[in-house]
Amino acid sequence: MSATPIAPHRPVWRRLIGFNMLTGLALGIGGWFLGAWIGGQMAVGHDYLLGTDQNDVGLYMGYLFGVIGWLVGLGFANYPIGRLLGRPPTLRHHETGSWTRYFRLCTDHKVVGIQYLFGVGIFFFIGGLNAMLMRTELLRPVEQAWPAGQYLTLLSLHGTMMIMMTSAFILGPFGNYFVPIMIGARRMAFPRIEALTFWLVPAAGLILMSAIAFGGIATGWTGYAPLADEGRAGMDAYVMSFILIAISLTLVGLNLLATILTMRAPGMSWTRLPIFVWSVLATSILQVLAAPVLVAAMAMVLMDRAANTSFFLASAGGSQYLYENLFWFFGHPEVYILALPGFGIVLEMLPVFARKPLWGYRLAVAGMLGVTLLSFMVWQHHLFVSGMNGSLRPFYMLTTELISIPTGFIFLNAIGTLWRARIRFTVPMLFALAFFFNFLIGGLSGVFLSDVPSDVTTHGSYFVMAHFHYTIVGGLVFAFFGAVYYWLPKMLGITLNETLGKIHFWLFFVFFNLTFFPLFAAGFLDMPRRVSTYAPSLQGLNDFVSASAYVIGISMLIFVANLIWSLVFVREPAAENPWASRGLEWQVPTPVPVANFDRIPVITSGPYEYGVPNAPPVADLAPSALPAAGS
Ligand code: HEM
Ligand SMILES: [Cu+2]
Repeated sequence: MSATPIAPHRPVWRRLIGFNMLTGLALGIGGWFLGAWIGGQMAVGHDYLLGTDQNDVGLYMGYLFGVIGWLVGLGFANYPIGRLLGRPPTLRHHETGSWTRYFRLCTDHKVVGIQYLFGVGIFFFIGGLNAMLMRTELLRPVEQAWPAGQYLTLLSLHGTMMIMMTSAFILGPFGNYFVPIMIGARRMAFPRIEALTFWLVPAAGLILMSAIAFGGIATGWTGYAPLADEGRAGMDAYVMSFILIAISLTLVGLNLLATILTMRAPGMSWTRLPIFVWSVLATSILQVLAAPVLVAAMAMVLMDRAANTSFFLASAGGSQYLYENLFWFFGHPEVYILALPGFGIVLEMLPVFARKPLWGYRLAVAGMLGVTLLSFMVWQHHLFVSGMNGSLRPFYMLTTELISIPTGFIFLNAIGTLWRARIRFTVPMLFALAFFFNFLIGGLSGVFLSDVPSDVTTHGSYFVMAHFHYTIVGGLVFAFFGAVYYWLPKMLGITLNETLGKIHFWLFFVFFNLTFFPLFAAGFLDMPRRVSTYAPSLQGLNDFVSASAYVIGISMLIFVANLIWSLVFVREPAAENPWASRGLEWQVPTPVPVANFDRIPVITSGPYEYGVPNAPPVADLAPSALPAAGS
């Protein structure tokens, strides 16, 4: 990488001073105490706060001021203040090539992509550690390491952290890094907003973890009323972190939509758009429409807890059913926010390693847009047993089962593309193939849950637990690692060790299935979710599951070891196009220059014409007619 510091003689301590992560952390902590104090003063004289174990107003004010301090310390206030002082407008932040740009506000979409990769990755591992702790508790059918309340906190932290981080898993690192390059642009539409979306994520992660200090979270990741209102002050951390993540998701969606709609290079018609970019487009629509609903729902919970309102409190005239509807109006599109980018990634990789054109490109686009539309019409399938009007059940059952049709398109694309292909079984391809195996099981078990009679008996059991881990871990997380092995050579300029990659894959794939498949059985045998005790007869099954889960943990450590080994010690430079891909992102040099392209390329053909005789190159990278433009 060409990250040469501009002033190598400056001592390291000098470079630590300025607008960066450390300053952000310092101002964030300072802001927290200031806000908590102000909130404490505001609450004086309000009797309703006396009954709670913590002053919720103080906590919310603390978090609010803390986030403001964090952003100011990172440098987000500099530009607005400069504008107020009359400085001329600029599109992007002034940037240096120094390595320190990874630790501060940076408006280069490639830097933001790498920030996301490592930032989200760290919190993902914390969430994974929680899972290991839970599986340890579940080794015995009786309470052992943690009392029930602490198990619930562990579970809520795991679930919420994982949902928050996996929402940013693909669009964060790979959307930010590759979408502009893949459509022939030099940047994202709103570079400063792009930086903001990333820096909100660690703030949300840290705030969520602070729940441990304030009595934990008892509600699981769904935060249902009235428990959310009665819960200890840790609930405030849940509310605040979800608000931040939802704001980030909304802005990511807006930014990517604007970029894809307005900044495609000449010749990048809708039918030449890489399928990954289509999936990002569909996901962005979901994020823009669904995430604000979560902000609203959480803001109402916040007021119920801190301002004595009763939106969701039946005891005071509100309705917890309203909360459930608002939550799942976000929550169901959310599961497609997780799934769609996975579809995009695997379909992007299949033609490269099958050396054949993507079969049914238009069908794939139709499938993704169909999923996008339908995913707003199904949310009540989460409420079949929550006292909904019984005559609504068939409607939601039907719409949910309809979704399997556009989802099926994606499987058809895969089968058509792989048909009679000579497949190269590289590490990313193995992950892509595993995606289809796992997602098929996840999807088929979903049909049982959308079917009212079978949902009534399996709801709240480990069957549900197994189902959504099959879709999210088996689908999204496998697609994520496929993307990591596929794109890291371009992003970091290094090659990952292939043998370690294959060991990671096989351990993860085999033991993922050994962990979660038996849990379908546990569900049928009535093992309830969210409880740390279970029938003694299920101990053998649970011990087997826990042992398998530990091997998943080990496979992740092997991945981390591979990353550190390849990145820090071996540093074998990657070829510019190691997979012989036609993708535009592989036609630019490694490391990718700051401006991506010398000149805006002219796209001359589709990205998947593998093995097509006389297929023209995908783009003219040095069109003489077009002068260099843009910034
Ligand atoms: C691969 C390793 C993983 C293991 C071993 C694991 C294990 C578990 C366990 C034991 C529970 C608690 C079940 C209960 O008591 O009800 C759970 C819940 C959950 N997990 Fe995972 N998990 C893993 C990865 C993930 C990932 C990657 C996600 C991504 C979104 C995820 C999302 C969730 C959610 C949303 C819950 C439900 C929390 C709730 O009930 O509110 N898990 N997981
Ligand atoms: Cu749903």
